[in-house]
Amino acid sequence: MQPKGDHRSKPTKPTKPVTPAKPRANTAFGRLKEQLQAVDLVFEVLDARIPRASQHPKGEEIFGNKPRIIVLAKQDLADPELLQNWLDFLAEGESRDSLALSFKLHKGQEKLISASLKITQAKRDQLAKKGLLPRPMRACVVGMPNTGKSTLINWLTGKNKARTGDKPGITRGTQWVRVHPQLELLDTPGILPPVAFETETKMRLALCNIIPEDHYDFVEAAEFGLALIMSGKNRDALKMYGAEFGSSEKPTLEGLAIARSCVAAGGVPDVRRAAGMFLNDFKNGRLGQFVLEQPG
Ligand SMILES: Nc1nc2c(ncn2[C@@H]2O[C@H](COP(=O)(O)OP(=O)(O)O)[C@@H](O)[C@H]2O)c(=O)[nH]1
Ligand SMILES: [Mg+2]
Repeated sequence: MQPKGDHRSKPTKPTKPVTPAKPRANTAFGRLKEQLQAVDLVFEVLDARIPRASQHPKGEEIFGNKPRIIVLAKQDLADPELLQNWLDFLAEGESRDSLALSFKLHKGQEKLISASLKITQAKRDQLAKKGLLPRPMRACVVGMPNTGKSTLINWLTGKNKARTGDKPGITRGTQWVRVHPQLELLDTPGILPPVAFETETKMRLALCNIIPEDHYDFVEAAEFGLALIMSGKNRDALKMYGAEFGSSEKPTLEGLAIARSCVAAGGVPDVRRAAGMFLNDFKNGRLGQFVLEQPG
């Protein structure tokens, strides 16, 4: 393409560097920090089936001693007994509480609100002592992708106000939503990247849909899931694929493919398709309620 005119002979005036009205952090962690600075408490959302794998290993550093309620989301998909062990383990000290919730239910909001008021009691007393006018405490929701952050925001605000999708940080149009005279919620969640140092952690994250499907091998994840079920107390869950497969001592994906008539070209069992089916059933809770890790 021919340039219009001769730019070399007509040096343009140096333009003033444009300074934004308010400098914004441009890394995910930078934005998260901004968000945390703006709030009095945090709802840290974990997947109730994998409270360890879905907790960011740098959590302590990220949240510091900011009052925090650890929300074990998707309670309906988790084994109640094993979940209780986690709740006891996670609630620690004055500034940390834990709560298991299912956002499929249209109740429980008052539990989260009263836990929020309780955990910010010291802060509210402090403000009152300084003679400051009482103001609502401000909360934000933080967690890994797909843990249920947006669903929590919608569930708590009672409107379809929260954006779904994964736009992190304090973005234009971010709003505080009042959920109680003394509590406001930021309508945009903070997103923590999934971290999987070990294969097992990665497989757990895969089984609970925290990492995207193109980031792991279906067959490997399904085999891991089958083995987990066989080592747990809920082996009977596999009976939904037929009595014979369900009572096998060493169930394999090949066996599952045969049981469910997943056949590939040439009449061979379609192991990949069987793996995909199993993973779907697991993720959607059709295989029952699980907690895949022990606290401690
Ligand atoms: N069964 C069940 N599914 C949930 C619950 N909360 C969220 N989900 C589902 O989990 C998926 C991810 O939720 P979303 O709020 O988009 O996660 P985010 O990425 O953290 O914002 C969606 O398919 C939700 O419907 C819950 O309490 N129970
Ligand atoms: Mg979301």
